[in-house]
Amino acid sequence: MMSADQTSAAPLSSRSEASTDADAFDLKGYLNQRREQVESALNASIEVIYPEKIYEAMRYSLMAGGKRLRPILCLATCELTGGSIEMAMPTACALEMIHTMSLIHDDLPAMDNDDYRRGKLTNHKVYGEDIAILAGDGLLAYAFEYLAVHTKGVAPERLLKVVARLGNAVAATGLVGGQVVDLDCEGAADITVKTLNFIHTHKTGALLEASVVSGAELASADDETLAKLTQYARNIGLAFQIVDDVLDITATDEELGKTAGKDLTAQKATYPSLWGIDESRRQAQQLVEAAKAVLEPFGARALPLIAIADYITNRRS
Ligand code: GRG
Repeated sequence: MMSADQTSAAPLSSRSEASTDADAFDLKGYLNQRREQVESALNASIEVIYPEKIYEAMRYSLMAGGKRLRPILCLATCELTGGSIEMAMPTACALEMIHTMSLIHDDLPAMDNDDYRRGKLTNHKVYGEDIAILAGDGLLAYAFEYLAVHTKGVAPERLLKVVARLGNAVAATGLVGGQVVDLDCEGAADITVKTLNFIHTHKTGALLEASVVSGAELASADDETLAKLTQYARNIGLAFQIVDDVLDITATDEELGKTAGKDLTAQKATYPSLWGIDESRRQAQQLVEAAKAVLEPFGARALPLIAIADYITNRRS
């Protein structure tokens, strides 16, 4: 395998300059600051009113932590392309609402049947299956309302494109389609890399791509820039999932905030089951290198995205 879209190699000199800058970039500080901004915006986004139970259930999963990678990617690409944090924050929150609702539904007994998520009991374990389904539905619908009502300073036609992009990432063309094939493949012995790639480019990749590209879309980036960021996103999206599969085997319950080793128990085809752990890590690293190479024309402005790409392969949760 290699790369959603390969890019030409950069000259060695500019590569080493970029990697020196990337080494000096304070990713931890950057992520902490962005996470705090996202947490605060998410906290303010949902008020508990009557009927309290549903708002509490929505807030329970939305405020349960998590890396906040999707909103941070959206904010980063908006800034990279000349926009501001403020104009992207409502879309960033909407992305996290959509991601959270997909986790709530994914954890249901009819799907992956998980008891823990983000280090806490899953939504249905606390509120029951009926409310968990509705909390997911509530978050999904509210995500679109939220970005439509709260986005300021963005050209309306750009905002409409973002709405369409997010809808496409969630629908049968994205998360839903990926989840259907994933469910179909459970227990099957003969899954190919092509099928596995289909599952993950849809289940995981589609929303990560929407997160990356929507930030730039809000800032009215040109088509060439959007195309470059799409390539970056496709490469990190696949790398993210390969690393996720590896972590399911190598990380602990505490590190993951959920039950480790579930893929093996559920007899799921994963990248390590097809390639082994070492080759999976190598493939993920290759994808991350390809993602970083796409960003070279952006110079130092792309340091946050370069550092996030590296974080994807180095993370433990
Ligand atoms: C979207 C309408 C609709 C229905 C949902 C259940 C489902 C259809 C799709 C499953 C999507 C899913 C759960 C994909 C897995 C994506 C993934 C790798 C999740 C883990 O993401 P992290 O590591 O988690 O970013 P945190 O907790 O850090 O946010």
